[in-house]
Amino acid sequence: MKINWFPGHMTKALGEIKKLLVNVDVVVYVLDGRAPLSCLNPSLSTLAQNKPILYVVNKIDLADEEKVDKILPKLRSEGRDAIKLNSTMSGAGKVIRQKLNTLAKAKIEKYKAKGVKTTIRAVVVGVPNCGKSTLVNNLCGKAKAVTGDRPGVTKGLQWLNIGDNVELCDTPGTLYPNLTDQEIAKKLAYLGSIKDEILEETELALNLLKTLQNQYPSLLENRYKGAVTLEEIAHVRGFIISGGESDLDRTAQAVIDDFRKGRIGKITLD
Ligand SMILES: Nc1nc2c(ncn2[C@@H]2O[C@H](COP(=O)(O)OP(=O)(O)OP(=O)(O)O)[C@@H](O)[C@H]2O)c(=O)[nH]1
Ligand SMILES: [Mg+2]
Repeated sequence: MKINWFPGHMTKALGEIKKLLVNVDVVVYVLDGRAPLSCLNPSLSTLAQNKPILYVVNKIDLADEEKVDKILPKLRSEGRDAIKLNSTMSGAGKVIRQKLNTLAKAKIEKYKAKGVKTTIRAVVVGVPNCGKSTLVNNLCGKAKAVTGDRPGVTKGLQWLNIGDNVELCDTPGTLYPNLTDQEIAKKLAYLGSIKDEILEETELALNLLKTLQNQYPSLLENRYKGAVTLEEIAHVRGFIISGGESDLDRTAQAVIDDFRKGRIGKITLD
């Protein structure tokens, strides 16, 4: 299985983000806490390279916080800050406002000197399904952007005024045209950033089990009562078809779903 998903709306979105960046003060770059470094998209990183960036390591409630705490300092540098967040928790986005003010300080001070209160404009970017629209809604205090538990929910740019002189632009999730590194591609697939229809779920689940066996063996053992192969898990879960055979397709879907919903545990993949 070669994983590569780059539909037309992503090409369009990257073009629009490029134009938008001319007049944007800060880039809010959302990463999924379960594989944050795999969510760094070279196309976006190139576009945003001259802008202040706030990395938001999201879905922290599903992630291995200890590992994330080691990643955050690596994302920080001059003009770049990084925080961890659970965007589904009401009020969690408040810290973003403070960070945006700090990252846009030069502009704020410049206008202040002229006696004018300026508007900070930020664009929210990231791979599909990492929680961009949920974060934007959190900051709005209202569900203004459509969200959903699948990739490709947001199809176009959406500017929202979140009050206190801050405007945010939600954008469609974007990947890069050539996902050559298939280790990264697989991790994005586990996270739900790649459309499931193009994935071979049994192969993906086998890879996920192998990875979890290496990185989180005890969580895997607890979840499936010691079973580690798809066949064994099918028996533990009772996914048997007539004739006593294991239903491997259903088991593969269940394993991927367990990972995505956090039922195996709090995980951050290397
Ligand atoms: N547990 C948890 N779920 C989250 C968090 N943030 C978002 N979600 C869920 O993740 C799913 C995707 O959220 P969206 O906000 O639609 O993601 P998006 O990045 O806008 O996705 P696209 O528009 O498809 O690129 C939804 O089911 C959200 O409820 C979080 O911090 N923790
Ligand atoms: Mg969205």
